[in-house]
Amino acid sequence: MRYAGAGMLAGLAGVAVSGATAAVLRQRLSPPDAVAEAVIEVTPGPVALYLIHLVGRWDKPLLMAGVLAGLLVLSALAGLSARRGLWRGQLLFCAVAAVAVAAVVTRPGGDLADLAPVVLGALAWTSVLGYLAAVLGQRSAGSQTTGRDEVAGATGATRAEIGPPDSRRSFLTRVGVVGAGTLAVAVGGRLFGRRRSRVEEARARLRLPVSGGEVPEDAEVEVDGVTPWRVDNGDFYQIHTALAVPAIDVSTWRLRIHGMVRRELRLTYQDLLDRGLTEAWVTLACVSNPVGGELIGNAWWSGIRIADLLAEAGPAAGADAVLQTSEDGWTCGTPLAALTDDRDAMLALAMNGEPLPLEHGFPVRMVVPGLYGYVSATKWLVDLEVTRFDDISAYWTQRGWSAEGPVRTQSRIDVPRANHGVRAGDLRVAGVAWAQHTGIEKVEISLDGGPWTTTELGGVPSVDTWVQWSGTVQAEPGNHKVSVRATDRSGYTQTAVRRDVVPDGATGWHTIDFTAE
Ligand SMILES: Nc1nc2c(c(=O)[nH]1)N[C@H]1C(S)=C(S)[C@@H](COP(=O)(O)O)O[C@H]1N2
Ligand SMILES: [Mo]
Repeated sequence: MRYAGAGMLAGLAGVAVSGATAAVLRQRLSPPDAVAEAVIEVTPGPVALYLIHLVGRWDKPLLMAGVLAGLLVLSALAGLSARRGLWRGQLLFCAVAAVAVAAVVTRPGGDLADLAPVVLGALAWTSVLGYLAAVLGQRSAGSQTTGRDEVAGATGATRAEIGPPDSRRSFLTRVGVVGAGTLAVAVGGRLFGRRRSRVEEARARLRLPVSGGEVPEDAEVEVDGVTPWRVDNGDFYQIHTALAVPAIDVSTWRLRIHGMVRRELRLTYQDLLDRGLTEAWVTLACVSNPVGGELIGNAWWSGIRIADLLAEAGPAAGADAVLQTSEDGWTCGTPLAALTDDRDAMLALAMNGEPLPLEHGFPVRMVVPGLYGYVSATKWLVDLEVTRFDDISAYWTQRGWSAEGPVRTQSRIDVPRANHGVRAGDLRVAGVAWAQHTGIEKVEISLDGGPWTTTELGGVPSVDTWVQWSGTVQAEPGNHKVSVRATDRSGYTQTAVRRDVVPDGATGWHTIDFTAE
């Protein structure tokens, strides 16, 4: 047991040392973070997305807890191995460190300095294990059997039988020394890791020339339980592969626009502000939003028109794509045409009147009406390369998702809630529908497979936002189903055919069950 304990303490000490090193070096990820992010990456795309959507915002805490639990088990094993020779335990720690090295060097945008936390952490592992095992070694040399302490513990043998009291005392002293040291290093690392809070403070001090956005008077259908037409920043869905949200210093941030252009641009945050802001309501949607899902939100965005910036750079003939890269290395490709036509494609600096929250891409992200986020909405943007689809592959397209991702026309029932009881009689049914950059023409509902009836639509400022709708059905007492379908302004009516989110968005009608009493 003491060997296992010594191993676990050594394991914790190494994690504290590596975490503090990463924090001091201002690295985005500590080694355990890098391992967790590598786990995300080697998990097949569709499986990862299903898991993410299954556990929601708990995905990262759960994954981190899993990585740390795994490490503790391996550390205990390293401790137990050390009983039969210190080098065995140290070798096991080195093997774990090798896995961490593999995870770290495969992170995008990394350099050699990223290995420092792993190296120092591994040194802590092996030296602390040696330090603790040294005093255990004295004792087990005096024991007759190697597994003695375990057997003694299991049979309830008295303490005196375990070993000479002085060696026990020196072991406990060393445990105290290592424990205190680990705690000090962990706390120190946290203090150094205040980068994020510094960026948060700088963000709070920013005064941008933006407005808050007026929700159109008739946008809300005024039915309790319908998602608000404007989704507050704190409620807005979040999807990203980055484990640690990048904390970017506005004063050092640069955007490079290059590739097939006449003139390469390097822009600061102030350069963007100097060009003047444009503002628009745009509904952002995730391709992995299942029918009836909640990975969609509508906000007032303020930013710089991408079309104007691209015109300054001057795209070359033959270019048809813009490859974006974020600070954390994530990539996506957007049709050049969608960024140069007259839609409000922008480099957004603000969301609902305030600087972008860190989680939503601070300081600069893309927003492109009509396209799913995975092919257009790069957060923590640092690089735009004008290129050709034939020459690139981006994060999700490498994982089996379609290279182009126009948003599919969809509708969702928010009221009544699925599987809820309601009062029989006249029943209000309401929700949202969207067909970004095409516009919603009509939303219809059907009770129990009966005829489709047209609902009333809330107002919208443009074709780039979702629309609220509401209707009434006559619900006799009993179990019912209600379905919704939307028709967009191109004349397309949603198909009933249920298709999965992979590779380019789900299709099918949202249908819910409810009971009237
Ligand atoms: N850097 C980066 N940007 C990203 C992603 C990402 O994983 N990394 N995910 C994209 C996807 S799939 C979607 S749906 C939107 C979500 O934006 P939100 O989190 O602000 O709602 O961001 C996009 N931008
Ligand atoms: Mo997405």
